[in-house]
Parts: sequence; structure tokens; C-alpha cells
Amino acid sequence: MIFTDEQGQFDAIIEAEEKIEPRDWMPEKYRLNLVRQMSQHAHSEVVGQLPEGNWIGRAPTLRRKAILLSKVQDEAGHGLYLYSAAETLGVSREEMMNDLLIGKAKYASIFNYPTLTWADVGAIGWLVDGAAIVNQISLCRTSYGPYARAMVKICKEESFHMRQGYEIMQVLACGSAAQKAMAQDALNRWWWPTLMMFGPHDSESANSQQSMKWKIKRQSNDELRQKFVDQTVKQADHLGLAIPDQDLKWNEERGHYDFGPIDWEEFARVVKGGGLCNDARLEARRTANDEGQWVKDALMSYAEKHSKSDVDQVA
Ligand code: BYC
Repeated sequence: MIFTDEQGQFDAIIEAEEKIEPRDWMPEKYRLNLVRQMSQHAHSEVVGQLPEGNWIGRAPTLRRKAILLSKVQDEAGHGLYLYSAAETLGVSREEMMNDLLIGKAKYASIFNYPTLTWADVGAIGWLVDGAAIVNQISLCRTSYGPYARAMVKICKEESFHMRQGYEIMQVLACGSAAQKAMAQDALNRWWWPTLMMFGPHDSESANSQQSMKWKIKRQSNDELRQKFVDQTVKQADHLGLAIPDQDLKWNEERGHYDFGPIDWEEFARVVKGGGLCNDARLEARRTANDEGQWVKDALMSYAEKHSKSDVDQVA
């Protein structure tokens, strides 16, 4: 079908479940909403390296260290795919990075919690990557082509991340009483912040309605959170660990688990910068940026020199 107006063409692509590509016309609000979500997503991957990175030097065995090192490197790679995908919307990586470094851009609240024990590395892989997969599988069907394609590759890697976390928890849960207690303590501390990863309830979610219409988001915050709870309860049972929620109960009528209230005041406080590690996380990113500046300068001058000599050769 041929459309004479750009909006009609855009609406038809969305309606037909096809992808909007960088060359296509798109409403300015669609573009800005994507830049917002994708840059936040990229920042989450990059800042998300820090809590686990804290344990690379203290992993209990060489095998654990190699796995963790590779997982943390994967997260950096996810950030890079997502910055590249966001750049196709006409925003530069420098702008996005600058917004993070000056504290303007958001990133997932979960990464402002500390990793106190080795079991926290297991809990992050199992719960945090587990929650990320639920969200990102849904985003594989997002309407913006570059974002959807980045999600497919990221999800493959996330499933390995989740398995390695679950396996850490399994070994601890089957270990000594002290190890099992450490696993339970990690589950107690990471459970509620993980549920917050899916964002506010649908009724409070400022962006959801429009994002769902544009098919940027394919399932709502509450739908995804419920899916995560339903699948994770069985995994916790298998580990012999208890989810720290007295209200958690199978609801036959709904065909889902009911669960207790989330502390949205805590969520708001952490998102606004009042979490235990917000300052340390941003400080670590600023230091990495400053200390890595010489690498970026060297690469840019190499790239400039080569693009000039390519032009000379063509001339
Ligand atoms: N933390 O209108 P809503 C990983 C904000 S990393 C902080 O529902 P939306 C990993 C939200 O931005 C993968 N802020 O928003 C890496 C909005 O504020 P603005 C992380 C949050 O966008 C390393 C306001 O609250 N995954 O897997 O429709 C190691 C109202 O919310 C949060 C992603 O980033 C939060 N949790 O829906 C291990 C997924 N939640 O922007 C693992 C991609 C909400 O209006 N993102 N806010 O100022 C999304 O799917 C969506 O952006 C969300 C929120 C579901 C998170």
C-alpha cells in the first residue's frame, strides 16, 4: 500500500507488525521516547558491570573468576550494542554518556545496591538477569528495528548469565549451613529490588500507554513482573530457599501467584539518587571516563588520519 502522508505510512508499519528503520519517517515523540528508553537501557548495562565487577578479584575459584569476567564483559558489549542502536536515532554517544555522568540520565535502580557476599553474584545472575530476560524477550518484538535486533543477541547472552547465577545459588544452597544461609540472605536482599526493575505499577507508569500504542513496549510493567514472579517461585522451591514475602500465594482463580506490596518509596528514593551506592556508581563511571580519555583521543586521531588518507587516495 502506498501512503501519501508520512504519519499514515508510519501507522501502517506499526499496525502490520513490521519494523520502523532509521531511514523511515517517525513522529518526533516516538524518536525521543526511544532515545530515552534505549539510552537508559544502555546505561543500565554499563553501570550494571560495577556490582559484579566488585567480585572479579575475589571469586572463590579460577573457574568462577573466568565465568564472571566473561559475564561482566558481555554487559559492556550489551551497552555498546544499545548505544550504537540509539545513535541511529540521531543522538550521539557523547551526549548520552554526558547525561549519565552529570546525573541527568537514569539507569536501572537495582545497580545502586551493594554486593556484600559471593552469594550476591549468584543472586544477580539468577534474579537480575532473570528479570532482564523476561523484559528483553518482550522487547525482541519492539517496533524499532535496531533495538529489536540488539535484543535478540542480548537475550542469548543473558540466558547464559542467568544459568551461571542459578548454578552459584544451587552450589551454595546444597552446601554447608553457613553457605545456605548466605544464599538465603542474598535472596532476601535482592528479591524486592528485582521486582522494582519492571518499573512502577501500570496505573503509575507515565510512558507505558503511549509506548504500548507505538509497540515500543509489548507487555506492561505489571504483566512482566507477574511473569517473573510466576517463573521464579518454582526456581526458589527447587533451591530450597524461601522468597521473603509472606503474602506470596498461588491464586487458583487468576492462575498466577499473588505477592505482597512493593515499597515504592524506596524505589523513588533510589531512582532519585538516595540509594546506598548511587554516588559510588557515578563516581566510578566518571573516573573510568576521565582515565580512558587518552584511549578515545588516540582512536579518534587514528580514525581522522585514516579517513583523510582514504579521501586523498580517492582524489
Ligand atoms: N530503575 O513510565 P515508566 C541488565 C523510571 S541491565 C530506574 O514505566 P518505561 C544487567 C522510568 O525511566 C537491563 N528508573 O517507564 C546488566 C521513568 O522515568 P523517565 C536493564 C526506572 O520506560 C548488568 C519512570 O520511572 N533493562 O540486565 O515505560 C548486570 C516511570 O516509569 C525503573 C532495561 O533497561 C527502574 N527499574 O518502563 C546484570 C530494560 N523503572 O524516563 C544485568 C529496558 C522505571 O520518564 N527498559 N523507571 O524519567 C524498559 O523496558 C523500560 O524502560 C522499563 C520502564 C520497563 C524499565
